[in-house]
Order: sequence, then structure tokens, then C-alpha cells
Amino acid sequence: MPQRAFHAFLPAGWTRGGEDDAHAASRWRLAGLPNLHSHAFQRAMAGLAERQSHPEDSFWTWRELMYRFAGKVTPDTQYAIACQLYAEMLESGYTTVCEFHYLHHQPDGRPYDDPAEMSLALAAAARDTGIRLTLLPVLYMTGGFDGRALSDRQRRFGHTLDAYLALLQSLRARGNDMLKVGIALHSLRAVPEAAMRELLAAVAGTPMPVHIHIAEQIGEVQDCQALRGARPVEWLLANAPVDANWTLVHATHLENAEVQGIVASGATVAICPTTEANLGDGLFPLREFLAAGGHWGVGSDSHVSVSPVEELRWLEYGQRLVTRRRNIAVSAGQPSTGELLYAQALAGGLRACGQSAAAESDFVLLDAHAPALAGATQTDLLDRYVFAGNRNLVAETHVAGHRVVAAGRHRNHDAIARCYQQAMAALLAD
Ligand code: NGQ
Ligand code: ZN
Repeated sequence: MPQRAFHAFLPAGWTRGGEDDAHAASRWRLAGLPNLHSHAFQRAMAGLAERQSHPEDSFWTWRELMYRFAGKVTPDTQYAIACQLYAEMLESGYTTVCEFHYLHHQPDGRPYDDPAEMSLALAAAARDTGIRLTLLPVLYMTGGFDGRALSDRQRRFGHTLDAYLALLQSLRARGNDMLKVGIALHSLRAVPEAAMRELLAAVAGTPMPVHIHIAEQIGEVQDCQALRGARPVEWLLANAPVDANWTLVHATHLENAEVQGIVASGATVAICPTTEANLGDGLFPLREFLAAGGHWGVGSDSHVSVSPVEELRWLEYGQRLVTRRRNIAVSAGQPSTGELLYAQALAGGLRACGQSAAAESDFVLLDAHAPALAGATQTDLLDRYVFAGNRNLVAETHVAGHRVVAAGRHRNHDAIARCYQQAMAALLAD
């Protein structure tokens, strides 16, 4: 068999690969993308919140449906859903996932016998599917900026700070090359200022990823202004040691000073375009943020889509629709929209996920025979990948030296799908 050269897109850009028998089937190798934001259980309600439930349906009415669904998930169904989700992520070209995990306790709020049980279900699903996991146990304490108690449906999410720190410690003890553990503050409305300060002080000596939902909805911006006297990002930058370890999830509603402040802090923004569109959040100020040199990556969040291509495409399309221009995500030295989007989502993703080995070892091979790539060159490959058609072009996915997807299918595709069908039957039964 004649050997064929291949081309690799790495964090540093394109390199011409050598003659490589193992990759002769594909000429196109791309570093795998980190998925910066996931609530795994929400995969199971994708498509089930698209019927009007209220004349003024909004993020907040969606949240009620989501809470009702969250109330039914058990450790077993959590595992089955996460296996299905992570297999889909690997098939679509994500090689690391940051799990923003707050479904900690039993439905009535009592901890499981092992308080880490729901977290461990996610870790087991990541291990069994072969995706890298950055597990971010979430601190969730109050039901609003006014400090009100958690509602009945939120009780599963809550911790005292001591109980949270015990969970964090038990999870960090299980960390390994494929499992990194950081922290998450659910949002400013769910974590009182004093608790935020105490948690950050408790982990101050140990650098780790810190993720937070912020400024996603206008209602949150208004409440923050009313109760803390500043906009959410403005308040956070003034009151927390935000630096390159931090990831601000959504950060949709920003004034220019906040854009500049995020960039100056070195934090990464996790933009979740398909979820933000689905929930009616608003549009991230991408042009201003890119012009300022900001770091960003993408997340699939509620998993109405599990495809990095679709996140990147809609990130650009949202901007085109409001500016009535084309090719927004470009720079002086980079006229290719697809390449700029992929390169920056990769760099920002690696920065935010805390997985140092991911950059060297994790990659996908694209289907060399796909019509969408016919005659492709390095110059147009990523534009074609991001913008042409909607067939998944990922043929193989390799993580940490293991081929977990071959011929477009996860190595346990069928068994995982069967287990997921059973879990869904149980979840939808009542
Ligand atoms: C979440 N999701 O935690 O799953 C949230 C909704 C909230 C998004 N923000 C709940 N997309 O923010 O209170
Ligand atoms: Zn989220």
C-alpha cells in the first residue's frame, strides 16, 4: 500500500505531517476540541422543552421544566445519559468535557450514602467512554441574590461550604491523567459573597480551574445591579481574584468596560451558542471581544446540539445576522473564518479545561472521502469543516493514545445506546 502524507492542525497551527501508515486513511488530522460547559443530565431533555408552557415562555419557564426533569435523575440514569452524551461528543470531535455538575443529592436534598455518588457516575461514564473529564463540582447555596433559601426543586443542588469542601477533597483525591477536578460557583445569585470569598480562600494555594455562570440573562443583570450595586461581570472583577484559571460561562451581557476587564484578567469565556439561542439569552459581543484579544472556547451546555461544528458556525452566524456583514471572526493575519474559530476555540479550550496532556495526544481524523472535503487544501480545510453541509465528518477520534471512535462510531456505540434507551424509558415513565 502506498503511504500518503497527512496534514495536522495543532494548537500552533498547520504542520505538514510525515508519511504515516496509521493515518493513511485520512489526510486531515485536527487537535480535538475541549467542550467547556456541560450539564450531562440535560442531554436527556433535549427536544422536550419546545412546546409552549406559558404565553411568555422564557429562560425562567424553561428552568422550571428542567428542574422537574432533574428531579427524576438517579445515579444509574445519570451514568447512562452521560455515557450516551460523551460517546456523542467523541463522535463529533470533542475530546475533553468540563462537567459543571450540581445534581449532587437525592431528590429531597439528603446526600447519598456516598455524597460523591452522582459525581462518580459522571467520572465512570467518562472513564468508560474514554473522554477526558474536567469535573467541576458546583457550589449552590441560595435561590437568588437576596439570599433566599433554595426552593424544593433546588434542594438537590445545595451544600454548606464545609460539605462542599469535603466533596471537593474526596474528588480531588481521585484525580488522574484523564480526570482533573476544579471548582464551580453556580452563579452570583446562588453563592453569597461571604461564601464565595471563603471558598476562594480555601483553595487559594492550589491552582485549579474555576468556572462560573455569569450575565446570561437580563434579569440576572438587573437583580445584581439592584442588590450588589454593579453589573455581574463588573462586580465579579472587582470582588474576586479572576485570572487565567477562571472561565466565565456565557458572559452574554457585557458593557465595553467589562469586555476589557475580562480580557485584562486573562479569564476565558465559555460561549454556548446553540444553548444561548435555544434559551433566548442574547448575543455575545464577539467582535468587541475578539478585537480586545479575549480568550474563549465553546460549550454544548444543555446539549440541544452536540457538535463543535454547529457551535462555531452559529457563533459566527449570530454575528452575521445582526451586523448584516460576512466573515466577522477574522483578524488582520487570519482571513479564514473557520480557521480562526477553530484555532481560538482550541486554544481557549485548552486554557480553561486544566488538562495539560490534551494538547499533544488528542485528535480527530476527518473522513478523507467526504464530498465536502473534495480537493481541500490547508487554506480552506477548516472553512469547509465549519461551514459546509451538516454531515459529521469525524472518522476517528483518539484520546490519550486510544482510538475511541472508528469509522464514525464510538467503540461501544450499540451497548451505550441500548442502555440509554432503557434509562429514557424509566425517566419518561412517570
Ligand atoms: C443550569 N443553565 O444550571 O443548568 C442553568 C439553568 C440557572 C443555563 N444557565 C439554571 N443555561 O441558571 O439557574
Ligand atoms: Zn450551564
